[in-house]
Amino acid sequence: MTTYNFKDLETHWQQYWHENQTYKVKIDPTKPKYYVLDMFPYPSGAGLHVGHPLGYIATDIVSRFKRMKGYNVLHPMGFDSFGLPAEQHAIATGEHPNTNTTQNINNFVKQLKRLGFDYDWTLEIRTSEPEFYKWTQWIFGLIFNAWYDKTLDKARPINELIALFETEGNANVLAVCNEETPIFSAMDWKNATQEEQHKITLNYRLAYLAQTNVNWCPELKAVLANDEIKDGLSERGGHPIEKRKMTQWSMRITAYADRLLEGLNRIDWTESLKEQQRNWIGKSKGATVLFKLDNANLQDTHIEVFTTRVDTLFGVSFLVLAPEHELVKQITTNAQKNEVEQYVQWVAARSDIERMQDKNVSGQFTGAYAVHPFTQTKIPLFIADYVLAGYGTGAVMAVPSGDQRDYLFAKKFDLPILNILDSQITNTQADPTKIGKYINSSFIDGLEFEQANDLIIKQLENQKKGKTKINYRLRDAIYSRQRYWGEPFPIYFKNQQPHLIPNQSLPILLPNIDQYLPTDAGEPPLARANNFQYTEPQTSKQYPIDTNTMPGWAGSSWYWFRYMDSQNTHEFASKTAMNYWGNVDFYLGGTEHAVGHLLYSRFWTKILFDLGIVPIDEPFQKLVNQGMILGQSMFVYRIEDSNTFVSYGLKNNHKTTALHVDVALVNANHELDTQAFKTWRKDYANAQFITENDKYICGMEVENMSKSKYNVVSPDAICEQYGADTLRLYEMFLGPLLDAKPWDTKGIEGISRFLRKVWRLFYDDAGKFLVNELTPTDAELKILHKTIKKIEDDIERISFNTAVSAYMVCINELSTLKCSKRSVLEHFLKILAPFAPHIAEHLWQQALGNGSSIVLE
Ligand code: ANZ
Repeated sequence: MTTYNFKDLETHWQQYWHENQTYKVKIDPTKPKYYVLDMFPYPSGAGLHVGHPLGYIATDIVSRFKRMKGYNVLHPMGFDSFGLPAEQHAIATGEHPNTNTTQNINNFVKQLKRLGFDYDWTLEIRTSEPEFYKWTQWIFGLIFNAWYDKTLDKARPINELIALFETEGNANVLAVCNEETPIFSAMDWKNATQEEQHKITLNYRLAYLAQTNVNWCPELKAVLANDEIKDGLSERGGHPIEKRKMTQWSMRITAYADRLLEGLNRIDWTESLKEQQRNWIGKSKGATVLFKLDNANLQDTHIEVFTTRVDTLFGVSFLVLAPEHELVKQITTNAQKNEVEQYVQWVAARSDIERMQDKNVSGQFTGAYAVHPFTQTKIPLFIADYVLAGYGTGAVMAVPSGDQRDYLFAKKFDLPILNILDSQITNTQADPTKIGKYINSSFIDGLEFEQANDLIIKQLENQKKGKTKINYRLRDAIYSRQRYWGEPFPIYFKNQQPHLIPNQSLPILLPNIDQYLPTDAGEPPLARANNFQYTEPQTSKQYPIDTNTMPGWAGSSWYWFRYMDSQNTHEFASKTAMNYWGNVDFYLGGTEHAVGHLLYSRFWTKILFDLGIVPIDEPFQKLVNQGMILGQSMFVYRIEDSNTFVSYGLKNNHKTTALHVDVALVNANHELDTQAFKTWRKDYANAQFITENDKYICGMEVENMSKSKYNVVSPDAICEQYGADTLRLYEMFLGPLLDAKPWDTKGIEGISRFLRKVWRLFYDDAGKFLVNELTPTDAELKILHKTIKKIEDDIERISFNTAVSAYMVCINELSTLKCSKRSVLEHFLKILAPFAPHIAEHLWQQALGNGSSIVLE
């Protein structure tokens, strides 16, 4: 081949790499390892659009670069193939979700292969395949069989907890457990039946069943996690959400809150991403304060508030409870009963977003009063929906001079606004002599707020009126879903108690069912299966298997370990493989996973680490979020009540509706192919056009790339027209990897010309071979080495767009000098190879006559 025919060339070398197993990954202790990973895709029916490969090209460049620098590289690809769209497709069509999922994966693989990535496809994983989800179930079993020891600050096997119970009961066992866990002695434990003992352990296990308030989406008939909800609506489909109480599997991620925070200091992620995780975990240091009720009949009842500003205790002028607070009924006076009940009802009907976004303060006086712990002042008790039931204690001490919401509330209900520091003096209700007894105001005056906090907390603790409290916003993660297309739980129910199905019976396969909907009784789809039972070997008795399935984040919370040894049938990955590959050195994916996937993965890794299964406790050393590639949506303007379309420049003369038009019908100058438009859709067959200079010009807007906006550009079309190398270089050239940027095909010709220019240093237009053995001049060497340095620096800095410019500058300069010297060009090919592997391989082997792949140079 002496002319640049990218189509044949690319197919040829892809075949060559495949046949020669160029990308085969093997453990090689003589080389340092480098693990490059893309967040694996959900194989959607729409296939890849040009936005997907952006990240994959970037990691491919890093991976090829590191390999050429002497590292042994692992750069795998696979599919996160359980998911809601496949389930919805199954519901709509009655077809098993695996059928559709497999088709979609095949299409993804075909599309990915065309781009010439250096994946070892023998390592491919699919989370919905039994060989894979067997291990997800196995990990669930480990978590179910683990408890958190607060003394050693790690998870331990449940057997070790049982051993403690046998010798000393639970009074001195410092463990993370359910609040209502009773205290028992070793004797009590021994006297308990097996079933009772099992029930006790359920309070401690890191995976446990609990009645939880869940986000129920009636439309999807599914419970959604907080990170599956955007602006109060389901992320997928945008349906409304309501609260419901349900028994669900949960995981005690809260046990790991501090370690999840600490670990962030040891990893190389952007500050903004770390900050998102810190906020999600939401650690607040503060105190709880007890306010006695001013009610002779409720002498021993206290309102417990959580505050991060104990120093403002003397500025408290009222207390506010969440409307759902359990004491509301008890404390409300008869006179206020009706108003309070009405308000509680009104709040219950409001969604969480309404509550959060409402700028108007609302609330209701309960008629009750509490007493200030130091001043003994009577403080009115309110309920209001700005106080959330699920945070802290569900009650706040309101300090209008310190907190904006309290201030607005005080204004609305005409409540006193006390100066925080000298409130003792300005508050006429307070008796200064009494305050002096408890706390000398001069102690607080002029103290830093931390010192004031400590001082007051000490006083509160001495008087048993409060204590230090660390509060987290993080909640235990709800782990069950009422769906079909997910991992079944390796759990069966015996006397209503969950029991683990032993490992030798795994995987528990998804049973076949006739319809993919929940049952009419509202049970999950798996309840439709016939004989979904586990036979206990000891007794040969049958018990029902859990009909829930695991959430979308189950498989993705450990999948990167599986790539290390994905064919292993007796372990989830061998110790040798895990010790060698360690953690992911470079992880790339979208920002949407900041607190979902990335937090759960860190959580599971820490459990597995504690249990001695994996050698690392932070999975992703360096993490980079690529920006989104946006689509350029094209619009035509239909004159209202007509089938006439007016060109963009003239549209303001008419009343028009803007309609999306398929970007494939519009050229780079935004001109519409009107003939194609008429055949695009039946209702446009008789379309009339009002044109400008005989042309119909479309309007353009930048939007997310999506099928519904007809702005999807498929990488296949670009490969067909320009080749994969051009697409790869072009996607990198579009702009900084981390920035969002619109797809615009205008510049792609320039990239294509650049590759032809590279070619012309090897062959002239007549196909004559130009490469010579002459010694390069200083000028030529300078150009070459300047470029080598720049490309290396740019790849290390993830600055791929500037690297592409550097190639262009280099080739322009070499072309001007008519430099076709082997000793220059062979180095240039090596630095080009990570970005444009096909042309580099071709010129390296076919033109320069090297006998082995440039990939391994
Ligand atoms: C008195 C005070 C004075 C407060 C002041 C703030 C400023 P973070 O940092 O998010 O933990 N709070 C406590 N529980 C609440 C609940 N269930 N719903 C709504 N608000 C609640 O915030 C803790 C602060 O948020 C607490 O400190 C409490 O108000 C409020 F100048 O107490 B503060």
